[in-house]
Amino acid sequence: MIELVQGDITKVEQIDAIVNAANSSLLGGGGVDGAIHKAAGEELLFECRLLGGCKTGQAKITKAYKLPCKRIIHTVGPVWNGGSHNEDQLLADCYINSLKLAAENQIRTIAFPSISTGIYSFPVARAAKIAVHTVDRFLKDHPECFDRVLWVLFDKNTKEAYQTEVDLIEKNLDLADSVTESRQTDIQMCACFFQSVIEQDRSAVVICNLEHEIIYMNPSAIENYRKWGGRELLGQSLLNCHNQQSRDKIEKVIEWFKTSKEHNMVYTFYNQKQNKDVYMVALRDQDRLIGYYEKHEYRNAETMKFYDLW
Ligand code: AR6
Repeated sequence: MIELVQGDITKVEQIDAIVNAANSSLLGGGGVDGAIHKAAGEELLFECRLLGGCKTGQAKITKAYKLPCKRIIHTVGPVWNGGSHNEDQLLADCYINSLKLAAENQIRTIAFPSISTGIYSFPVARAAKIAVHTVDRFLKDHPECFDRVLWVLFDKNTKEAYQTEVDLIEKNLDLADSVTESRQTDIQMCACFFQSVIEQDRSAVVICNLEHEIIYMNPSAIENYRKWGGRELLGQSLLNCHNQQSRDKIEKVIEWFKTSKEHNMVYTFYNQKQNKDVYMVALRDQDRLIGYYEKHEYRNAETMKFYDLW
């Protein structure tokens, strides 16, 4: 959505608004400000006189008169004063406040000059970094607001500085996409292995999220929980299948899982009648606890045939 072009901002067509790098009087000056006032005509100055000036980092809006766009947003960039006088933040504020004002006025396409890098002497590479990353952040935070953001840069050097920053953003995006894609493939692969492992397990395995909602039961668990509804339990609370004492235990275990990523498995119960152990195991996405599974494991000796496949 961010585009760069070398040229004169007063000549851009098919854009709702252009931004002016003005001074705090808003009464015109040199550079891009002078060019905009000249091209818009003297009516612009009449309107600007009514605005009562504008503070550094802030923005005000006017009509565009003889310019091809509909509106002009006037913002006042910081004068470069060595870099330790809040210049970076004030420059970022110019972009943020211009975009906010534009969005409030239903402007969907907007063109910026390189604010502060002319008469106000802000170093171009530093200004380009702040400008592009601030606007990119704003667009990501407000994806519905704009259709096009254009920088109209007067000279080749300035355009190259902005291009470097735009390229950086695009590279990071590509990287993020490919990481997400390969991670998803890994997860799908793991999921199908894990599913086959868990489904053949003759121990009952029940997976719950942190609200205790049952999100998976293997075939043994469906059998095991038949008297409580079997498969019907999916989507319901595991706590409904337990008495108050075990409910308290389950809650306690979850609290213990939460206190450390090393806390991952607890032996909770031995059922003498059925000769089985019950465990709770933490489920984590990286380190973040996302749920748990409850496993009932019989102590009975294997009943399968022993190595009878050949
Ligand atoms: N189109 C696009 N960019 C332009 C144009 C144009 N027609 N003309 C100049 N530029 P500057 P500032 C570029 O000095 O540093 C005024 O007097 C220019 O090459 O216009 O924020 C105001 O009244 C540079 O890359 O703005 C303030 O007093 C960029 O626009 C003061 O200058 C900004 O240069 C503001 O200084």
